[in-house]
Amino acid sequence: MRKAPKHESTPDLEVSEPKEWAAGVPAVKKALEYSLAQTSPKRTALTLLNMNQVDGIDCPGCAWPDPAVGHRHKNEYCENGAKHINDEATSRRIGADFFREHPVSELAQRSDEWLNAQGRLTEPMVKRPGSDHYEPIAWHDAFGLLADELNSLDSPHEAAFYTSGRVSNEAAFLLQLFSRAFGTNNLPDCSNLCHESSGTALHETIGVGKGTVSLDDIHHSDLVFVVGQNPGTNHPRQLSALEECKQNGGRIIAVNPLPEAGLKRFKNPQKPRGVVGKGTDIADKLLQIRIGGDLMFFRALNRLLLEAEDERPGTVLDREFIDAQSVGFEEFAEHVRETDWDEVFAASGLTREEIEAVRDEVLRADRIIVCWAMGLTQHAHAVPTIREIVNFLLLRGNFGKPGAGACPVRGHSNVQGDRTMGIWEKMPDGFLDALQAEFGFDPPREHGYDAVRAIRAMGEGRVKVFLGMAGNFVRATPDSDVTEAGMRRCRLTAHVSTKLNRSHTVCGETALILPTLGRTERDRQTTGEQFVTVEDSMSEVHLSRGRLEPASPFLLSEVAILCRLARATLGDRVDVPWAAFEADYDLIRDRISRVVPGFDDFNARVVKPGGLPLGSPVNEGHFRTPVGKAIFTRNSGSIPDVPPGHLVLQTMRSHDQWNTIPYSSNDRYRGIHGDRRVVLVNAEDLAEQGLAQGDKVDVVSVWSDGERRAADFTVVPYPTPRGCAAGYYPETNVLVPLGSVASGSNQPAFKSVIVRLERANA
Ligand SMILES: Nc1nc2c(c(=O)[nH]1)N[C@H]1C(S)=C(S)[C@@H](COP(=O)(O)OP(=O)(O)OC[C@H]3O[C@@H](n4cnc5c(=O)[nH]c(N)nc54)[C@H](O)[C@@H]3O)O[C@H]1N2
Ligand SMILES: Nc1nc2c(c(=O)[nH]1)N[C@H]1C(S)=C(S)[C@@H](COP(=O)(O)OP(=O)(O)OC[C@H]3O[C@@H](n4cnc5c(=O)[nH]c(N)nc54)[C@H](O)[C@@H]3O)O[C@H]1N2
Ligand code: SF4
Ligand SMILES: [Mo]
Repeated sequence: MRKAPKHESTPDLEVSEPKEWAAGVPAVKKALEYSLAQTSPKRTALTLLNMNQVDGIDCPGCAWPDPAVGHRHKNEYCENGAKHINDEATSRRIGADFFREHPVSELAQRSDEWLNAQGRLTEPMVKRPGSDHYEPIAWHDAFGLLADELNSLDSPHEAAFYTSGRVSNEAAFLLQLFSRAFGTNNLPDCSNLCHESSGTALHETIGVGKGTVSLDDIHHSDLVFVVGQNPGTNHPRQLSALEECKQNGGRIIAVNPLPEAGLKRFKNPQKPRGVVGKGTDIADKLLQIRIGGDLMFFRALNRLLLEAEDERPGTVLDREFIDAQSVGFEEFAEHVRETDWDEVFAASGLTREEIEAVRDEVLRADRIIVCWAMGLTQHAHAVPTIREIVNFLLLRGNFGKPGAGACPVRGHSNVQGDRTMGIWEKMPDGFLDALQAEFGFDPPREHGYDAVRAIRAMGEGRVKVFLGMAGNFVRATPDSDVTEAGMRRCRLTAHVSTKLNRSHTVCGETALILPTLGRTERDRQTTGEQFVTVEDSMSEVHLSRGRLEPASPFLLSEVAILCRLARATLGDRVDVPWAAFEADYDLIRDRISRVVPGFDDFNARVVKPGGLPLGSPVNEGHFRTPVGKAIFTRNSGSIPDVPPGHLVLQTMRSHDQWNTIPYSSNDRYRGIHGDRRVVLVNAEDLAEQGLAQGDKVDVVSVWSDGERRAADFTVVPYPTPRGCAAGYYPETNVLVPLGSVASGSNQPAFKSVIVRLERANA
C-alpha cells in the first residue's frame, strides 16, 4: 500500500491508497466507536435496536427504504446511520452557561465539527440587537418576538421559511400551512439544493417528480446503473439491495469519476461471507467518466441503440411501448442520431469501446433501472441529463414493469415527504385548492423564493425574517460569503434545531435558537405519546416513534413549536385548530388525508406494519403529463468552458460527515486522513502544473462576475479523470457562484465549479 510521506506543512494529513471494498467488520467497529463516544452503551443499544424496525425509529440518516416486513435484520442499519442516530442521541448538552462563556463572534470562528460536537441544545436562546451573546428566553416570549417581527413586515413576502429534509410529514404540513396562512409561498428547502433537477426533469417527461421503482424492483432487475452516486458512504444499505440483485443474476454498471470503494466490492456485515469472506463484487463495469459527461454518454448510448435497431429491426426498441405510451420519438431520434462522437469523447473521457460494451449489456437486459444522486443533479445541464436518461429508459420500455424504472436516490430521510406535504415554493394549484377547501382561507398563488432566490432577496434586503426548520442554511448553500452577508442583513433569523451549527452564529440583528426534540426521543403531548411519519425514497410512508428521554425537559417538538408560533402570529386570522393539532397529531394526519392525494385513511393505514406505499402512477400505466403520455426530449448541454490550466471541481461528501457537519477529518474509503482541506487531482494534471503531493494551494474559482478563493488547501494526487478535481463540501462552498445553477431547476451547480490552483505563498 502506498503511504505518502507526511508533509511538513500538513503534519496531520495522511494519504493511503483508496480502498477496494466497503463495509465489513471495520464499518461495524467505526459505528460503535462513534456511538460510544457520544453516549452510553445502554442508549446506543436502545437507538440501534429500534432503528428501522416496525414501530421503531426511522433512521435519521438517508432516505433508503427498509426491506419488507419479515425480511428485516435485527440490526437493520449501516455504519453511517448508526453514527447519525447517535450524533443526535449524544449525552452532551449545551445551555445558558455555554452561551455565557462563548460570545457569538467567537463561535463564528469555530469549525463545523467543533460546533456540532458540543452536544444537544437544551433551552431557547435569543441574541438581542447589538449583543454578542445568546441569552435564555422563555418559549412564550420567543414566539411573541417572532410573531411581532413577522407581523410588522410590510408584506408577508419579506419572510422566508426554510425546511431541511429531516423534518417529519406532520411538521412539514404545518409549516407550509402556517406560511400560506401568513401569506407567502417563500418555502425554500434543501430539495432546491438536492434533487430539484430530478423533480423538474421527471415531471416534464413522465409526469411525476419522484422515482418509479421499489426495493423489490432493484432485487429483480437485470441491469442497474448507479450513476453519480457514492452508495458505500451515502446510502450504505443500497449495497445490500445491489448485492441481492447480483445474487439473482443481475448486473451493475457504475458511472462515476471516482473509483468509489462501495461501487467495487461490498462485505455485508450481516452475512458470513461479508465478515470472513471476500464479499460481493458490485459493479461489473465502472466507467470513470469526466465530470459533467453523463449527458453525452447517455446520448451516445441512445444513438447506439437506435443503430442496433436499424441493423436488426424489431429486436432492440420496444416499439409497442413507444407507440402506445409516448410522444416525441421521431424528433428525439433525429436529434440523437446527430450526436457527434468527438463531442462524446471530449465530454465523457470514455472510449467508443467502453460505450459499446455498455450497449451490449443493455441489449442483454429486459429490465433496467437507473439510480442517480448528486453527481447528476448538481450541474448546469442536470435537467437535460436526467431527461436523456428518461429517453434511455423509454427506448426499451423500462417503465411500468417490474425490475425497471427511474430511481433518483434521495438524501435526507424525509426530504421526499416534505415535498409531498407541500413544502415547495411553487406547489401546483390543485394542492392549493385542496388547502383552501379544507381550511377556508385563500392561499397565495404567486410562486415564492427557492433557496437561491431567497439568498438574493436577503442580500438585497427584500427578505427580513428567516426561519429555518432544521438544517444549516449558510453552510448548505453556495457562495458562502454572499449567503452569510444576506443572513447578517436580516432583521431576525430563527432556527429550530437539535444541534449547534454555523447558521446560529452568522445571524440577523436578532437571532433565536429554538431547540427541538429529535427522532430518537419520546414526544409526549397532552393526549399521550405521539409518533410522526416519513416517506422514503421509494414513496413508502411509515411511522417513527422515539424511545429515549428528551435531551432536556425544556424541548418542544417541531409540531408544538409550529403550532405555538402560528397561534402567536396569526391569532384568529385563520380557522385552524393549532392547539388541538399540538395535542394530538392524529388530527393533523386527518387533515393531510383530505388535502394530499394518496393519503386517504392515513391514520388507520400508517400504523399497519410496512406503512403506506404511495406507489407510482407510472406503474399503474399513467403518465400524468399534459399529453397523458411519456415525453421523449431533445437534450443538449455540457459543463461551462474550462480555460487552459483550469480544472472542473466537484464538491462532495466524505465518508465521515452528515451534510454540512463533519464528524472527523477522515475519509476512510478514499484513503484521506487528518485533513479535509484537500483537493484531489489527477497526478498528470498535477505534474503538468508543477505540483506534487502535499503542496499548499489556494483554490480559485472563475465566473463571469469575478473570482472566489478558498485558501490553504493541500493537493493530493487521486485517480480521477484528467481535468477533474474533487474537494469536500461545505469547505468549498465559498467557491460556488450563486449564479451558477442548473437551467430549468435553479439548483446550484455544486459539482461543476471551474477552478485553478495557485501555489500558496510559502
Ligand atoms: N453518510 C452520509 N450519508 C448521506 C449524506 C451525508 O452527508 N453523509 N447526505 C445525504 C444527502 S442529503 C444526499 S443528497 C445524499 C448524497 O449522496 P451522493 O450523491 O452519493 O453524494 P455526494 O458525496 O455528493 O457524491 C456524489 C457522487 O457523484 C460523483 N460525481 C460527481 N460528479 C459527477 C458527474 O459529473 N458524473 C457522475 N456520473 N458522477 C459524478 C462523485 O464522484 C460522488 O461519488 O446522501 C445522503 N446520505
Ligand atoms: N458544495 C455542496 N453543497 C451542498 C451539497 C453538495 O453536494 N455540495 N449538497 C446539498 C444537499 S444535497 C443538501 S440536502 C443540503 C443539506 O443542507 P441542510 O439540510 O440544510 O443541512 P444539514 O447539514 O443536513 O443540517 C444539519 C442541522 O440540522 C439540524 N437537525 C438535525 N436533526 C434535526 C431534527 O430532527 N430536527 C430539527 N429541527 N433540526 C435537526 C441540526 O441542528 C444540524 O446542525 O446541502 C447542499 N449543499
Ligand atoms: S442506509 Fe441510510 S437509512 Fe439505512 S441505516 Fe444507513 S443511513 Fe440509515
Ligand atoms: Mo441532499
